[in-house]
Amino acid sequence: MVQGFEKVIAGPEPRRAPLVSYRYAHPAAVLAEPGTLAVFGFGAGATRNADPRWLGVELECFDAPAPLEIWQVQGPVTHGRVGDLRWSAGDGWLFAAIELDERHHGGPNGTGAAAYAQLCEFLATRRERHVQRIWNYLADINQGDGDDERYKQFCDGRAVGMGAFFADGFPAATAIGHHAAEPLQQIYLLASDQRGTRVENPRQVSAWRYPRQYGRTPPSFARAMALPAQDALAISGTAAVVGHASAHQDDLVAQLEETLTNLEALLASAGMNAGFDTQSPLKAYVRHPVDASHVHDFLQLRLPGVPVLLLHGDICRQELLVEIDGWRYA
Ligand code: 3EB
Repeated sequence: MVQGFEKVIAGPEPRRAPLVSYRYAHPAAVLAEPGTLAVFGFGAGATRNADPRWLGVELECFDAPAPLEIWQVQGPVTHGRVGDLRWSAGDGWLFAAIELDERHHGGPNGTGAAAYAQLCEFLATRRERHVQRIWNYLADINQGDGDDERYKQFCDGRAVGMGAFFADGFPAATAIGHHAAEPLQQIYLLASDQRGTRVENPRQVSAWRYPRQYGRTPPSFARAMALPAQDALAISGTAAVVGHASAHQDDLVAQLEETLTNLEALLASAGMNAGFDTQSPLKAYVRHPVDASHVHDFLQLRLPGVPVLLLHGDICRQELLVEIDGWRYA
């Protein structure tokens, strides 16, 4: 019992960040490796797998075949299903995912509310309830005008489903539109039994303070989250937004430059060294397939050696052509 006592008075050890990487492999082989918390495939060609840790993301990858995205932690991982969601946990980390068909849950608003309510209800039962990072993928995100735009309906529902769960502050997030045949909302998250530190971008108005013109309910996310041990920064979807306004309409390269400036501002704001490296997996969401090769070439030149997954996805403001999210390890 002495060991346990020492642990208590020493306080919790900081949780080492999960390792996120892209790799060409078979899902079953990766799922069989010790410490695998989650595995993601991309696009319609992705293999299916019944393991709760597997998620087939409904975004097509411009690289064929797409690699897998793999989250790995130290030590044993348990997993299960509760209601519509599935989860896995190990070493103080938690992965949870939910996929709901909007036709059965009241469109983007009702489905967002139902998905977040289930996620928050589940999180409340767990020690790993400190959500660091959330991804939201929904169909036809820009369909509808003004406040009826599907993304804005989703923002309304998300806030309802969250209730007071994130009263202390929102996690880092991404919200992107997919082009799958079914109106599926795919929402997944990474949580920990320890708190992370929210990071904002001094060049941008915090999203939850966006003015009314962007919708009834401002988007519920932080620009980035430093994980508990400050050994990694989870970077939210980042685009050519300056202040609260979209910059460089119809200019892909200028939007990319502005996005990189925002990414660097986030690193600085987090107190991290500048730049991305071979250990910093990023995703670039590209609205128009014709832009994909230009985005690829630009990032190859400006972020040499950085693993970037190029995905076909719609950014939640019609005028934004590209968005980047990902990880920077310290
Ligand atoms: C922006 O800067 C772009 O609704 O969860 C980025 C990241 C954006 C997350 C979200 C939205 C979200 O406002 C949009």
